Amino acid sequence: MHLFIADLHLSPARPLLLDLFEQFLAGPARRAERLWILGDLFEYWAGDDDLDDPGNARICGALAGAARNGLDIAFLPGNRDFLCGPEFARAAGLTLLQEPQILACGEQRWLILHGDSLCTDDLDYQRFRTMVRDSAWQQEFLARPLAERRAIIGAVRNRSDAEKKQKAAAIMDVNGNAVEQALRAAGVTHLLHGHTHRPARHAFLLDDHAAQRWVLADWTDRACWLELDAAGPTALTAELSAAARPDPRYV
Ligand SMILES: [Mn+2]
Repeated sequence: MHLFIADLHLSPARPLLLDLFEQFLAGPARRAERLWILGDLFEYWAGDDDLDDPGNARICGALAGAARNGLDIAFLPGNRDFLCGPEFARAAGLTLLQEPQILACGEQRWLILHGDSLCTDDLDYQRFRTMVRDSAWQQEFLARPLAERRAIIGAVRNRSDAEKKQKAAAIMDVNGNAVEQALRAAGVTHLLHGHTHRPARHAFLLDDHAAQRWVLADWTDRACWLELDAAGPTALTAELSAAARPDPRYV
């Protein structure tokens, strides 16, 4: 069984979610032949020199612990953690992949993406994506001091949050033609992705063949994942018991 998660948006600002992720790794994930993390595991990743940040260290430590216990983990970066590099992969004990990936499972071959590449109606975002996925741009950005990178990322996120409130909801979803093109280019009929935070199973026809698109759920206060075996995907969710911790409002 292959297990897929995406869009956890882990950050020190959401400590309960970190607890949930650790419990997920120690629980449901252990049965997987491979755990696939399809991007936006982190709220943001400023560069592999940010591994010492306590939140990042905790997340990477949890992943590395699961890997040491025999879990095979693959990480496909999203639009918030595309700067995750080889040092992150080593610290977390996982394999860094680039999209698109194709996974054969039973009779079916699946196209695996983060999902942002399919949101082609959002022209501003696609321009931004082309820029930041360029290796020369990344080299230049990573050459800046860590504090400056964090500040830039914070400013970009604030602007993007403000813009999202203005954009029509449809613009931020996947484009149907982009989905079909991606499937045809990969020579498959089945697609699995995250990013849009619109968990669903879509069944449709692609060139007269039955096609499916499964969208992973983001994590808010619960763990959400897909288990894929020869029979197809199963979507599961769990509110795992979180350890009690001091309430920060009573400082
Ligand atoms: Mn995303």
